[in-house]
Amino acid sequence: MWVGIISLFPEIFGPFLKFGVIGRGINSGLIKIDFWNPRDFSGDPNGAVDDKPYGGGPGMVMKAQPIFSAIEAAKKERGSDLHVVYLSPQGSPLNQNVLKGLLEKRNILLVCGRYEGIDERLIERVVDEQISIGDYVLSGGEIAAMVVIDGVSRFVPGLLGGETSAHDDSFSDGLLEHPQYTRPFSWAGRSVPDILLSGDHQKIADWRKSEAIDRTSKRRPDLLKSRTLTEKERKILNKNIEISNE
Ligand code: 4FM
Repeated sequence: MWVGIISLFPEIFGPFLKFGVIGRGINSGLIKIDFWNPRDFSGDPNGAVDDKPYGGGPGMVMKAQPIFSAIEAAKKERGSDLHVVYLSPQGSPLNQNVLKGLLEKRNILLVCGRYEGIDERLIERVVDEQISIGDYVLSGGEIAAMVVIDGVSRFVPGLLGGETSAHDDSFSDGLLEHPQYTRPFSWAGRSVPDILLSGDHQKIADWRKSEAIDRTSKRRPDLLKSRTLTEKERKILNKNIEISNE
């Protein structure tokens, strides 16, 4: 997976790219990250990358040309077949499926804005996809870009070890994950559910599924609505509802 980043503040990404899954991915060559800074393409004697908004109003708007030139430089180096993604609250909501779609593109270019926004004409001309990481406003796209890189990395084949896979996580089957426990058996006066020590793998799998359905229906009923339950899952849900009504 190759990820290019267009950012005025590439240093923000420093430690993030050094550790854990992403650090390993970069060291092993499974992930490659490159940066282009619009400041280096300003073409202005003063190095300006922003200007006042037409129509007035507070703040500054990022000029189209420096970002356009930075993207052109990226395409010159990596080929024109780059999927250009702009991180903004106006984008479509990020989820596991969107991440898998990005993985399939293999070469993505993440455009991080600052200030009040980017000149709309740049977005219309070069952006292939707009993604939002949630309904809140950040002061720049860099954190959103890190969210995308982190999430997509977990789908890169060979990056997560053997049995753990992004495909087995919460959301991969449209449900929240079941609770996890580790030693000691008793902590702060609370012990681990006995079934997890039973050694009965089928019973454990059924219990985990039941917990996953239970949590999802209580915390994220919206997820259940957009997913058809299997016969077995429907039975578990109905049983859980009966128990909670007792
Ligand atoms: C985006 C600030 C563009 C300035 C932002 C510009 C965001 C989000 C976000 C802030 N990105 N999901 N929510 N970006 O708030 O993705 Cl120019």
